[in-house]
Amino acid sequence: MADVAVIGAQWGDEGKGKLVDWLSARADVVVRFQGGHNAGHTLVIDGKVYKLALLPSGIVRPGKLSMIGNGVVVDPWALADEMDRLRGQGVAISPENLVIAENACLILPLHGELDALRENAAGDGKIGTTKRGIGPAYEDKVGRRAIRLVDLAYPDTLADKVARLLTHHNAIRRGLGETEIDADDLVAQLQEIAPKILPFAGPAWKILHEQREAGKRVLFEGAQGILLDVDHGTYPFVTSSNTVAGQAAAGSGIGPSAVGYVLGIVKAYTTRVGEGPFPTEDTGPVGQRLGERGREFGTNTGRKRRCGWFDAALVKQTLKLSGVHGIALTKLDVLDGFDTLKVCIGYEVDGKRVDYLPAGMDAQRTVTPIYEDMEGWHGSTAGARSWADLPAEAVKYVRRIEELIDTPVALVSTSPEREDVILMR
Ligand code: 2SA
Ligand code: MG
Repeated sequence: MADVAVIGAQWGDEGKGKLVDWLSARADVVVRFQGGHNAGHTLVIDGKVYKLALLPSGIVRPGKLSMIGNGVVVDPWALADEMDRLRGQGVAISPENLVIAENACLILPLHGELDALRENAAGDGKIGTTKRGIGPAYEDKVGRRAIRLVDLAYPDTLADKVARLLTHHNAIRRGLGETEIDADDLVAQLQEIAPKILPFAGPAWKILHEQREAGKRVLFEGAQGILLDVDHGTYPFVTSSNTVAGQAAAGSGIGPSAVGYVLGIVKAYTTRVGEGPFPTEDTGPVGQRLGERGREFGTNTGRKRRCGWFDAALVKQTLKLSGVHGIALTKLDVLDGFDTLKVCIGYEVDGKRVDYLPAGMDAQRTVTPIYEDMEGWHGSTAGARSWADLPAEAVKYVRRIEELIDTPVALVSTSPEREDVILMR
């Protein structure tokens, strides 16, 4: 089996956690390669619910190596809390089963504060971030002033690095009328948390290569979704990392050919949390029903998700952006009981018909979706485990989606339970 990357193909919350968990049963190593604790994966195993934000999904399974790659931004305090919480649920976490790339950049308290300050000041122009400091931390990374995990191992030079970082941040804070950060305080905080995470630090890229050479199977676990990609998403209403499959390589220190199969996770309708364009959003009864039936609330922040019909034009586009080989279609059961289903097959922009979402924010806001109607079904698809368990109209819906997105449906997920999956091929 080729090494697989699992990528959300919409705006996140497609149900990646279940699929990653399902696939991690077949993998030896599970790697996160972008984002931070803005991700939220819910795993349901034997009725027990595990909520993960930063840790790879492999962590809940004994005998798997979990890796946090260099492309991830790591909040040491959030990570320590998450580890404590999972240990409390009986999950074993040690340097034996968790490695964090020593060259990963850290999220500091000042990043979360800046994220929140900006969002609170932005009024209607806000992005709707998770306020976890993700954006400001990536800014410091590309600005070449970030504190990296490995820096905690060198206490003698840490103060200089912190001073350099604070030259930048305190200038911003003065401008915003905020109190300045005290360098000694920040160094002391870092030194206090260091023993909790430094034991996990290592040359993740090297360990990953060794694992692959030893024939171990690797699962690359994406967070968020392709439409939140900083280059290809609905900019500026995006997250600050690349979420496309190509990042699996750069964010873990491996060549692009290492990813043999890209599995796109696609929800049978569309949701988005936070601000920004969403062509098929339905603010009426349809959206409300999808939200209620699909329990569309954020794993981490508890925020209510915006909902709407499936957008095949958009998904076709995101699958191409990530070279997706096949998709997992999730939450089909949420569509049970609708008389008619609508699927977006393209847009009208300035009187012209287009089959993709243009890059400009102005166009993205004003596109009018063009819908195709499909017959709904009244039987239940919840918990179905074979093609034959599905009502005929549900089969038609899946097949039509497959046609419209020009990508095979590899499997259909019909409930949060791990075993409720229909394998298509
Ligand atoms: P940020 O915090 O800078 O990454 O926010 C920028 C945009 O990215 C969106 N974003 C997300 N959208 C969906 N799910 C996310 N993760 C959690 C989850 C969310 C939660 O998986 O459940 O718990 O509410 C996630 N992370 C970032 C965000 O809404 C902004 O639009
Ligand atoms: Mg999520």
